Amino acid sequence: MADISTKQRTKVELKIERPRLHKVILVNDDFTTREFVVTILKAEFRMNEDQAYRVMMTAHRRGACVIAVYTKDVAETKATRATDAGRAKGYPLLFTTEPEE
Ligand code: TYC
Repeated sequence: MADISTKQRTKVELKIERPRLHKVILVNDDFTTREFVVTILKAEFRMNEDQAYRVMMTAHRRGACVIAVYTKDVAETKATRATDAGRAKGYPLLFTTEPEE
């Protein structure tokens, strides 16, 4: 007689997903000086003068500009530090974060 095994086998699949990246967004306002925005972008986001100026002008013209993507923790820390640096000088400069689609 054929020996039919009825043993149940459970297949375990390990699905490893990459952590979602988060965007840091620079928001325009009417009070922060252009020069200060450029200084912050260079200091906190390691941009050179030219990159920082272009990003600042994009936010100035369009209202906001995505400036970089990082893991959630890094994005939030950088956005908070950059926003706080503006606040310390009395500027309403704002950096926000949101998950990438
Ligand atoms: N709009 C500001 C000005 O004309 C400059 C500025 C640019 C401020 C970008 C914030 O995210 C910003 N002085």
